[in-house]
Amino acid sequence: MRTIYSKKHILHNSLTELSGGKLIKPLESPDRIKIILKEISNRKLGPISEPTKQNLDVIYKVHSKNYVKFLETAWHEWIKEGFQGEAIPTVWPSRSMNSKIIPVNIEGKLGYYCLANETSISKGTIEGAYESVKVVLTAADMLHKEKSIFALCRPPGHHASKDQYGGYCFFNNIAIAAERFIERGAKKIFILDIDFHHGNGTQEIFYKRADVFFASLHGDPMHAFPHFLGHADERGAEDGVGFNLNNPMPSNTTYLKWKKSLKKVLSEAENFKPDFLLVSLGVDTFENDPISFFKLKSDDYLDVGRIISSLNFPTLFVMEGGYSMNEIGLNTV
Ligand code: 7XA
Ligand code: ZN
Repeated sequence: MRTIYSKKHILHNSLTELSGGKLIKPLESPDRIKIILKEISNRKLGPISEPTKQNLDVIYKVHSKNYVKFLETAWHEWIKEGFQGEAIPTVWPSRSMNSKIIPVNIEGKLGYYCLANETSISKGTIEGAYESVKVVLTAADMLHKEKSIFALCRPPGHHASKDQYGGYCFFNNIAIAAERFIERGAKKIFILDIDFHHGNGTQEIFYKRADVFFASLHGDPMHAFPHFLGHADERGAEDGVGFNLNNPMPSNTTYLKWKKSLKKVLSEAENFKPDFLLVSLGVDTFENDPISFFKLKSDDYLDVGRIISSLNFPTLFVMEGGYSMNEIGLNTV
């Protein structure tokens, strides 16, 4: 399997993550990708190529103009205000306030466009985020030549909604790829999200649509990030009713139980008959992942790969989360 990878992911290299009331070194680090890349070459998974030149206008099919502009200017505006640390919001348009008016001041804007503040914005964040989009678009363009392809994206994307960042995500890479396929003539896309965390952004973006089916297996949001979306009764709206499928699962879910949900979801994919299968691949379902509570083991990922591959859909794998540094390479490959 070919991998698309950009060494410029390093441009996004924040030093802080707000976690447990402390500023820690971010779990979503450049080292994750370094380790995965090393394992890909050691195990000779296939060729590794850099992204090609891409027209990025397709981003606007997923994200609002205001949001993209905000991401482009946030760091500069933050620095201009005289702040010393990385950009982290401290105030939000809460349920008791007017959530429609976008403030001019950068602290207000951060609150408006941010859904979770573990994710700091720093110098180079926007450039790194654009690079991740180039990776996924290059992979999408090359998929017709291969049965499956791996977009080694960093930063990840599935939490980014139409106009909010958080959960380490800025642009929703997989949603942008789905729009690129549709732009090029695809009629039906199936997105399978197997990251431990619910892909709230991807769900929100396609919630009212019947041409993009979103299905997710994830930690129950009553107990797991992102907490405010991902329940089983969220089945889509308007034209999209029946095209959103959530499988929240409890703490200590083992592969045996997880696999049952996977098979259920994949039978939906077979009925849907998509032109392309897009997989949000997170390996934070691993038993030793530091921020998750499922119990998958390294060998299980090989079986997951076999099951997905047996469907015979042209498949684009897009990297999302996974933070157990000792096994992230092995589990991903
Ligand atoms: O798939 N998403 C992730 O892996 C990021 C989750 C961020 C959790 C932050 C909890 N404070
Ligand atoms: Zn995750």
